[in-house]
Amino acid sequence: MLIEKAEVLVSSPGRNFVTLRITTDDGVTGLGDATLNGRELAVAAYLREHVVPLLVGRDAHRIEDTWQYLYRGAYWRRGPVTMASIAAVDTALWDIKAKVAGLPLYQLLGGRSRNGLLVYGHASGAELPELFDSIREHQDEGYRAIRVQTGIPGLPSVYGVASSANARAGADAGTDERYDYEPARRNAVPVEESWDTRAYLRHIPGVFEAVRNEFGPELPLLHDGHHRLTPIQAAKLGKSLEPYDLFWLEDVTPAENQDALRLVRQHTTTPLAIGEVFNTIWDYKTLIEEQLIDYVRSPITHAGGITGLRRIFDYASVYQIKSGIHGPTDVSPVGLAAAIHLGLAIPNFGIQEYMQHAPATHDVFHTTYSFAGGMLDASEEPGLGVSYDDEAAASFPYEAAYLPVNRLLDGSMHDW
Ligand code: KDG
Ligand code: MG
Repeated sequence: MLIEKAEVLVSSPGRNFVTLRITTDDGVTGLGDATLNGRELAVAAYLREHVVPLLVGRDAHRIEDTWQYLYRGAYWRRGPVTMASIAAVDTALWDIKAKVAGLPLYQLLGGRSRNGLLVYGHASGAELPELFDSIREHQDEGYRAIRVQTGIPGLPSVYGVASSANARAGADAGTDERYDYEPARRNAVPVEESWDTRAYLRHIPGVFEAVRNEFGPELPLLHDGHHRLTPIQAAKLGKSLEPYDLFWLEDVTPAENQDALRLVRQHTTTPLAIGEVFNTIWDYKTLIEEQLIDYVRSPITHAGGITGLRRIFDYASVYQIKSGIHGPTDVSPVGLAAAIHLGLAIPNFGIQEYMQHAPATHDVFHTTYSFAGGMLDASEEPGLGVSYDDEAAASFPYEAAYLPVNRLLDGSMHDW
C-alpha cells in the first residue's frame, strides 16, 4: 500500500488549522493535525516543501520507519515545526492503518484499558461570582474536573479568563471575540497583555479557598500558571495551594529549564504537570527520571504524533507519571480524536483536557467521538473517526492570528 498523495489543508473555521491528508494508491485516506498556534504557515510550508515530496511512493504501513526517516533524516532535529509535521504524518498513517484493519484506532494501540476518558474543562471569571457561575455551567454540562482561572486585581486581561458574555454565547474566535478562553486573536500582530507576578501570587490562594468553600472538597480542581514564575515563586505558589488539594498545578515555570522543577518539587506536594510546549522525549528526560512531575502534558499534535507521545508515556509509566494530554481548541478535532484513542489504550492515563471546539470547526471536521457524563470516548468507526469537509473548508480561508505577548508593568517583555 503506497502513499499516492499528501495534501496540506489550511482552513480557519473558528480558528486556523493545518491538516495533512494522506491518500494511498488504493484510495484510503488518513488525517493528521499539524496546527501550531500563531505559526501555522511555517508548518504548512515545512510539510509542503520538505515532507510531502518524501512521502509519495513510500509504504503507508511503515509508520515507525517513516517516523525515524523524518526525525533522523532531517539532520536538524526536534522543534515545534518539525515535530508538528512529523505528528501529522504519523497520525494520518495510523488513521490509514486502522481503516485498512477495519478497526477503531485504539484497538491497534492495544485495545481499551478503560471505559472512557475523564476530562477537565476550563472555568473562569474575572471575579468570583462569574467564576462560580462558570464552574456551575461546566458541572451542568457534565464536567467532573475543572480548571480554575481568574482575573488578577490591577491587570486588565489575564491568560485563561474568558470574557464571560462571549463565553456564554459560545462566540466564535472568527468574530474577533473569545469563546471559552481562546487566546489567539485575529490580528496582523500579537496583542499585548500585562503581568504582575506579586499580584498574582497574592490573589490566587484566596480564589482556591473561596472555590473550595463553595464547591466542597471533592471536586478535582486544576490551575495553569502558564510558564510565568521563577522556581522559588512557583515553589511558594505550590505550597500556598496545598490546603486546597489541587489535582495539578500546570506549567509553573518556563518550560526550557527542566532543572527548575527540582527546586519547586523540594518545597511542595502539590502535583505538577508540564509539557504542552515540549516536542520530544528529551524535553522530559530529567523531569521523568528524577520524578519531578506527575503529569505529561504534550499533545499528539506537537510531540511527533501517536508514535512520539506513546514513547513518552511508556517512559513516564516506569516512574508512575501519568498522562494529561493538552486539549485546547488549537489542537484540531483530528488531534483530539488521536488523543482519545491513545488515552483509551495506555496504562498510565491521568486526565484529558477538553475545551470544546466552535460550531464552525465542526462544520469542517466531522467527528464521531462523544462526550457524556464528564467522559470522552471514541466511536467504533474504523480509524480516527474524523473526516474533513473540503467544501465547508473553502468558506473559511486562513486569516493571520496570534497569541498575545506579555509585558511586566515596567514595560519589560515577560513569558506569556
Ligand atoms: O496555543 C496556546 C494554547 O494552547 C495554550 O495557551 C493553552 O495553556 C493552555 C492550556 O493549558 O490549554
Ligand atoms: Mg496550559
